[in-house]
Amino acid sequence: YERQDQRLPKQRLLVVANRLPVSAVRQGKDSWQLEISVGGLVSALLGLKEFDARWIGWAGVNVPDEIGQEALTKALAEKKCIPVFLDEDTVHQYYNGYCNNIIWPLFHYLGLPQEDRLSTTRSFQSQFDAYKKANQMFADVVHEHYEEGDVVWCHDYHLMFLPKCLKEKNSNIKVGWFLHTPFPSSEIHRMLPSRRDLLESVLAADLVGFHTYDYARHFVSACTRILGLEGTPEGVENQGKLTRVAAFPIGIDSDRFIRALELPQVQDHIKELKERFAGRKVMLGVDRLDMIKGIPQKILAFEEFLEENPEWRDKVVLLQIAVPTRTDVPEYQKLSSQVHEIVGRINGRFGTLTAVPIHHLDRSLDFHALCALYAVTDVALITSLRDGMNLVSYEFVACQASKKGVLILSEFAGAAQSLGAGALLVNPWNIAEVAASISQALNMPADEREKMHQHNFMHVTTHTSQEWAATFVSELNDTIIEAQLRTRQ
Ligand code: ADQ
Repeated sequence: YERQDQRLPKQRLLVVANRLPVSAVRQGKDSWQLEISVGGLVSALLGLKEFDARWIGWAGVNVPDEIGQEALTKALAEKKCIPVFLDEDTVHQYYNGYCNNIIWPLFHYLGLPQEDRLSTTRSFQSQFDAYKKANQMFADVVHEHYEEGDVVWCHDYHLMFLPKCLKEKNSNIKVGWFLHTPFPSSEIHRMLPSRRDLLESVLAADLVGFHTYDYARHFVSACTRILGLEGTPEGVENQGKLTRVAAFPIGIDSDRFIRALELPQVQDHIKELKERFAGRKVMLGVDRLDMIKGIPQKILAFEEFLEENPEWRDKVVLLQIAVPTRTDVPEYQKLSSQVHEIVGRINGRFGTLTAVPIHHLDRSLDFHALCALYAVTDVALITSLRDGMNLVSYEFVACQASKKGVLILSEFAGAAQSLGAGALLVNPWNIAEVAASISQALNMPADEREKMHQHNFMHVTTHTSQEWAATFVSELNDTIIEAQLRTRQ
């Protein structure tokens, strides 16, 4: 097979995502400092060693002047990154507006904004126009850098219009699109005023991927019900063209976590944490501060657990690490105050002069601190109201080889489909059920914990991010070869 022949040049891959995997900080008129931001997607694609990959995306900063743009483009080129420059108004309408205020809540079953129905409905159109404009700007940059034979892999709900923009100009481009969030039931998707445009555009891709089979099924039924197209076991048929639709569950770079636990600084950190929380069981939540993560529900369930189990009050601590995101959006500010208020109330109620039951941190932790925290945890508590996959559950499992702690996991996270058999699954809306699961987890016998951990550990170390990315790209290549064979027949 071509790509396995080391003498041939590697196949070029253009990865297009809203954000580049680096953050850029301006140092002067024509100088920039770049820092690689490691996340699920970045580490997944770092594993794609058999491809010659380049990233295309927004650098997260407004660069209105040409000198700044030129300098940033040059600096990014060294990291194989290509910037898309978006002006402030486009970012506001496309990113804060259409992406984060409309698609994100809707795809997580939180509905559409409706404080002021009329102005919201009017702003849908201008935000959608900005969304299309931004997607066209991404497409222009892709076209500028495209070479025949390249594979283009578009990521996430920010870029649902991109497959169409790409194919309109060049129908030979090989395009894949992957969604990192859930794809909701067609009954939810049909609320979107731009429901048809988005589906039609995604269908221009050759391969469309989701984390779970359910999301793929929802997408196919949205295409059949809203567009009247035919769904097949392979995907969706549209005027003789088949768009292949399938599930590609993401994973993590598990070796990176396992290796980190051996480092002296991580070992030191583990020791400190063990001393700090000696005599208490550690429960852990790690989330971006987002309504989809169900943080208030989680803390209320912990309160109910303490209420009903007074014997545990001085024997357990909940560490909730919540990185603030989208801090300029009012709903996120409201959520932050709500969480602080509940934590304050519970600590006031159950705390003593020397200890509080909840430690809540409003910030991100560095990688080594995070690994140490995962390693000392007895029970991880993940209560997302909806979550495409949830990589925190995978990271926890990867760091638990010695402790074999318990994972309490929302049934509404994609991860419930892969780690469900090794976790206590809960409905995060059912506070009493979550409280009872906390009790069950803390009292679970060691052999049962070991069995559940082994199941999860096996999954997390075999279904890695590298395998995910390689499978998607190889399926995209196969899809195109099959389509060519079909047209030749
Ligand atoms: P996210 O919603 O960001 O991702 P998740 O999959 O849990 O959710 O990934 C979060 C990442 O950020 C993890 O690697 C985690 O370690 C890190 N992180 C979170 N809080 C942190 C903190 N306080 N300090 C340090 N690091 C922190 C979206 C979708 C998910 C989907 C992923 C990948 O919403 O459902 O799993 O993309 O497809």
